[in-house]
Amino acid sequence: IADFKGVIPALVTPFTLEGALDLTRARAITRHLLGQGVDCFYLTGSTGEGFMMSPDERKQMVETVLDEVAGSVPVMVHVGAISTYQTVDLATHAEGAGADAISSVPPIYWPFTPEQILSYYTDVTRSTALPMVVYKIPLAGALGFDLIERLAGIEGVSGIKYTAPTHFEIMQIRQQFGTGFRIFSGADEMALSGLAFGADGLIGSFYNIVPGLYAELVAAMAEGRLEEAQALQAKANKIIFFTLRQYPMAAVKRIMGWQGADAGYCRAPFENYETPEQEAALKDAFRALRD
Ligand code: NAY
Repeated sequence: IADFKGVIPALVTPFTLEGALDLTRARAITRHLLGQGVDCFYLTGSTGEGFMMSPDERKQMVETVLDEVAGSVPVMVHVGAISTYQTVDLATHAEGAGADAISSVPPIYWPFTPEQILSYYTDVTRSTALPMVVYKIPLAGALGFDLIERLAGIEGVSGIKYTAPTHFEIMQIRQQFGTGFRIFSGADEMALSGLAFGADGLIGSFYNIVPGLYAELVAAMAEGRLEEAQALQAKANKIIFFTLRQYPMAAVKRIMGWQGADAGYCRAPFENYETPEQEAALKDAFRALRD
């Protein structure tokens, strides 16, 4: 798990405008980001629209990216699904396909008890030899500190992807579980804060479009250049908050297209940038980022 560090794009999954999985574009965006020097990849999570896809499509996306990466950087696969059975199937597939780590949100939709969540992570983690990164995100329900502590005690659970605004917990996790337990900050608009509280790396949507800016931010934080880091975070936040008022994943895909790696469209009911007016407004906001 120690190989996972730095700036890790939660890779978008390209679909055609009609909604079909587009593996040709998936290969192209993977090559593009490798060319940008990203440190690792995170697949089929929230940004990767994992819950929009069938298990078979998720497997195809994972196989395609792993084939394109060909061992050059570590790859973590989000395998979360609603039942232990389905998640174990995705986890064992990820291991067989050559992934380096797995990650999962807790089971969603029903209000599962802490014991059920614990048994989910125990069974999924035991099903492979890969390190498991627990994923805390309010979208998938509450995951309190007590439960995180119990999950961290499962053999093979090696870290947490922390995508909630309560960053004081990052420090608590670091203090309580030591440096061997990896922490990935998942809110791109608070990357600086995540790192300041002790995160080892960043996983998120916007590292698909500005990985270089965030690599500078990581370096500035590591070297104690706080003002520089603040300026970089403020710059990134302009485009993040502009897109959050609209369709963030679709915006990331459009912008990647302008950068030379057409990432296609999002699956409905997510919207896409389809009119020239919408696209022009996004272009203006993105241009402002370079000023
Ligand atoms: C993933 O794909 O699983 C993630 O990386 C999640 C992190 C993203 N959060 C959500 C809710 O999708 O990158 C963030 C997020 O898009 C960004 O911080 C803007 O809010």
